[in-house]
Amino acid sequence: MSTKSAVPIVEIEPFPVLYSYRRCPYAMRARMSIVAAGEQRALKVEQREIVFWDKPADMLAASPKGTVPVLVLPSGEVIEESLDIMLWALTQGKGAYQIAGGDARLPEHAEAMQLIRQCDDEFKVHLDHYKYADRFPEASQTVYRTQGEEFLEQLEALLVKGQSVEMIASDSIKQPGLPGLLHGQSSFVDLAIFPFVRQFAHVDKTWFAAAHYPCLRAWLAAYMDSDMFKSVMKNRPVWESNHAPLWVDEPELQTKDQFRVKALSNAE
Ligand SMILES: N[C@@H](CCC(=O)N[C@@H](CS)C(=O)NCC(=O)O)C(=O)O
Repeated sequence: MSTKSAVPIVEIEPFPVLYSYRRCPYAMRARMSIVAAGEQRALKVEQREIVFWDKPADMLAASPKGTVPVLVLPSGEVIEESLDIMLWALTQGKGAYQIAGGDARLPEHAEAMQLIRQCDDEFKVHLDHYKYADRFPEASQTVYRTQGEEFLEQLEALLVKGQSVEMIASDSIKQPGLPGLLHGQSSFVDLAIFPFVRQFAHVDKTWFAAAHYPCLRAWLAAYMDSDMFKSVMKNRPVWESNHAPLWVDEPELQTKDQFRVKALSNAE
């Protein structure tokens, strides 16, 4: 029998490690959830920024399917779906976005989970067709947009029903007063869906600005203006194995140069 210990496939780090890509909507929802869960930085997660054309070997060893976000826990457990990362984060922290009852599978979360599934399984398909319409010449871009609009209409109706309208209309939309899709309250469902609605709106900003979704427009603007979103959209250098950890939540750092200086220091 060999006395050699097995070589671990995944390198174990003292803190969870999130492989991320700034503009990926799946990674955005994961990062936002980690920030939301970690009020006062209670949840320390290292963020490693990647590029798709040169994925780190450590990431591919942990998750060969090669998509971001990927979260590697200190135990070696790997979470490789953005929704699962969100749910992991929001059951850890104690912030306002904590999952009530500690389990998203509880019946009280059925509506939220159903809406997220609709976003991921149906709306995302329409979004991709609409955004990259030239790659799908079977139909026109307007047809794809109309297909996606079914979901927008549903979200608009939910916002109206939840009476977030007055909240939305007020000038004082700042956390914790963010509007919410379900029962007028901001929750994980908003964080999960927001990055995809943002992408849809950005395909044709002029169209979206005039479309008949006033509440959804205000909802989107509120999340885009939130500290949470701004903090996860800061530019960072691409991770290299000699970097000191950069956390998902880095309130003191703003510019890419500041992130770079920290990454190249041996601080922390
Ligand atoms: N179902 C996955 C989807 C993640 C996903 O598709 N991410 C894209 C970026 S937005 C990706 O990593 N693509 C890999 C590539 O383009 O090489 C999740 O929810 O995490």
